[in-house]
Amino acid sequence: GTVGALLVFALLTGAQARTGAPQTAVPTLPPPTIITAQPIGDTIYPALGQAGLDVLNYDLDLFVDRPGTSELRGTAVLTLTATQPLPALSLDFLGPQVLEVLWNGLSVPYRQDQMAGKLTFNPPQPLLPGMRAEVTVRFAGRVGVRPDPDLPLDVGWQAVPAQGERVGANFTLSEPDGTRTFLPVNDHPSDPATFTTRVTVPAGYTAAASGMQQSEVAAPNGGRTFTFVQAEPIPTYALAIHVNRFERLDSPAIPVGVGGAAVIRRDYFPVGIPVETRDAYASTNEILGVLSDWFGPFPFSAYGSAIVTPRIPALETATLSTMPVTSSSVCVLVHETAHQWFGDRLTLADWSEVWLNEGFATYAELLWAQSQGENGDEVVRGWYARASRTATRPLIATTERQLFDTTAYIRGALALHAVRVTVNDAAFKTYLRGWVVEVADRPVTTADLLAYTRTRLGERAWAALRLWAESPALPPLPAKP
Ligand code: TYR
Repeated sequence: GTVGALLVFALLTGAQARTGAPQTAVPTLPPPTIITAQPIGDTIYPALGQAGLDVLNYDLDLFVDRPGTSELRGTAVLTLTATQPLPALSLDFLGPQVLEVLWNGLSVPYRQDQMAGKLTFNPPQPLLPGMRAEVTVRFAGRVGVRPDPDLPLDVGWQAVPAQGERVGANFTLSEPDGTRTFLPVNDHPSDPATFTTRVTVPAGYTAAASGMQQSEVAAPNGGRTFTFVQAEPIPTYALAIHVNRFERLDSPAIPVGVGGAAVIRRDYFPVGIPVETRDAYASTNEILGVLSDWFGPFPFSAYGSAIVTPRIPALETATLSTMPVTSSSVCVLVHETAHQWFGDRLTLADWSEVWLNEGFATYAELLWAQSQGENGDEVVRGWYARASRTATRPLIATTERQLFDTTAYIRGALALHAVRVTVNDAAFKTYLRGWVVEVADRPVTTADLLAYTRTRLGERAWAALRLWAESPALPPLPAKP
């Protein structure tokens, strides 16, 4: 309240020194060493991220000494800039214990607050817009656990203990905010960044990560260090890191990249999984062909999947979808591949807008079905029946539980279909391709999509999308007039 605010004001300004009390009675107060930073202000996760902070690149040097456990040590070097003056830096971090923080190579005091999930420190001078700085964080120990799980799974660094013939393994499953369980990050999709990921693993293990593999070199005791470069910015949750006994399968590159560039193709299969698991992944090139026709060039220089053994949902980790053995179907692979455009390349401005990822990725399942000669109207009727059986809501989510519900996926896809039926398919394709290009360099909102729809396709398409986005009830089944 007011009293507290006044007291803080007094402390910060040293106001007691001027109250007329005898000088000797005034305690000398140390200046506040940590000035707090403001979070980004996400509507679902108000504490995540730092407003005004722009991480350009994460350079990671990770050591997984005992795969299958939650032990992790390493160094993260963040290249930062700011969009407003920042006297304090506050990174999201629940992870291993911090050993040292360096600001442009010089050690600075820091505070690691596990409860708040923040690593906070003051640079010697405020970080100003236009300036660049390098922060080095050294850490070692056990990864953190995301508090307050309202999601059905524990997101973050996954440890899969050894079982029977299978060795212990680790991988990331971080959507929406699990990357902070093991790395100091600005953990919000509105601040995508590039990554260089070096992972050192013991003898017999392979590491895989988002981006192109740059090198594989020998490490002590028969181990190996793998280096990956993710040269295009991605949101923090989309960073894949896997450690397992893998067989890597290379396939011919496919010329669906920007300007017809070849997209490198590689998939990682854990040793010992059923051979049928591989069947779905044989369709990857065809999926890339069909989706790049609708969405435009594939946005990254490599693509494939890393297969994992736990029963978890599949996740669209950039350049390397994380695919459980139990979800190794073409339909799921189509969905995750579509997310490479919608989620990984185009990123969200706020978690409440997640239907802009899930609705587009679900819609891709229809585009794929049609490319395989299936009846698209049947797919749409099936979606509509499903949406009618479930509680509905406007597309923008208001709670964490809504993030990955039927509305985000199915009603989101139906909203795009409602747009499609107002125009012909050639116009709809130009519209989808244009959305990827036009908004590529800033995080997306429903308001952006509405404005874009109106400009590109006109009033009827805009009104249809608006109804599907905003109506409290489920609008009628979209159909060609
Ligand atoms: N985005 C995933 C999909 O629909 C679903 C998912 C969400 C997976 C959160 C994992 C997770 O942590 O493909």
